[in-house]
Amino acid sequence: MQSPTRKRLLEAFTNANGEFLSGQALADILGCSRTAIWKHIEELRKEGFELEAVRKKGYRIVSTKDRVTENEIRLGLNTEIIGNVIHYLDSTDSTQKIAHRLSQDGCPEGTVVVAEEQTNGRGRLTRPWHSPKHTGIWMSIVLRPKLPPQKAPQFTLIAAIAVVQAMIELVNIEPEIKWPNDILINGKKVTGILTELQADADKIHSIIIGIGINVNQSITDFPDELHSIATSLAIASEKKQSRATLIQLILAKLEKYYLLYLEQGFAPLKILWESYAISIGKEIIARTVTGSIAGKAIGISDEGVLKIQDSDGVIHDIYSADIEMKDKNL
Ligand code: BT5
Repeated sequence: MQSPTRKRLLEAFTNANGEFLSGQALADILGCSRTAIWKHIEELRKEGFELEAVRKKGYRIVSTKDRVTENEIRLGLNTEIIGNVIHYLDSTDSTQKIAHRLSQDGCPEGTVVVAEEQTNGRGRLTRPWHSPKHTGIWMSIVLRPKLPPQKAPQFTLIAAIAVVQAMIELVNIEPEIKWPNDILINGKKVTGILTELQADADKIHSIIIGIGINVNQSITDFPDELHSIATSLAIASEKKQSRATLIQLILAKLEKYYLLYLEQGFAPLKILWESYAISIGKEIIARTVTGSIAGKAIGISDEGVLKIQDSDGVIHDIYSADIEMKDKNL
């Protein structure tokens, strides 16, 4: 975590939107000396920020490296809650694990943990999540809604909406959501979401939303077993993308929809989610830990539970499963 002065310096550059800020203006905003400002500017340069300094005009940030450091995420971040605290790690076993620990220690709502690499990234049922260095977004977000635990699955769906909309804004490609936690481009997985809980029987203490996004991998960066099922934004858009910008977009959209949810409940989000979902209205097979159910996916409930109607007309509620589309060409 960084000093409050550094945080406010980056906020000032964010608000300046690429315009110059004089040393004196910065000193006034931050309430410190121009020498202190100069020291912070030098620190940012060492970190890889390219800062232009022009006499009588001041400073402006020209570009940054493709890293997802706290400073890089902070520059351009327009949120009030989510990302207020950012923990950046060059390498870690799993950002989920770190976020769980921080949450237990009472970290504030909106805390974000982000890593350049995960050595033991995980999906649902402790399946491995491939998270190579400097190529993707591996992050976990801590929220503390005052809700009963059965509402938690909705947060996977809200996070999926935020990711899809951020991708549309960044690369103008519309991905699709496969219930509950996959985001696909051209039928291949570009993102997985893992929502976990710290809760009592009747009350959530925290929801930890883990988001893994393949951003700049080329196909050879994936291990053999993922070649036919995974893709990245760079593969789909034929261009490397800024991971920090994508994180900023996701955090802003997640905050917007989280606040909407707290105000109006899940109903408006359900409609939005269904507009991006591929499986609804299709014949599917849902593989759960207790067995498989085949039928037509008829929608999701207000709780975010998938409803499948089998050939006898019986409707099944599916809380967690891997979904297979019966027609693989869909
Ligand atoms: C998921 O699980 O899709 C949830 C993935 C969540 C990862 C994030 S990264 C930040 C945070 N920290 C963590 O440790 N985890 C979260 P699931 O639906 O169970 O899918 C797992 C399956 O996806 C694996 O069994 C593989 O088949 C496949 N897979 C693994 N790595 C992949 C990748 N990078 N891209 C696409 N598919 C992958």
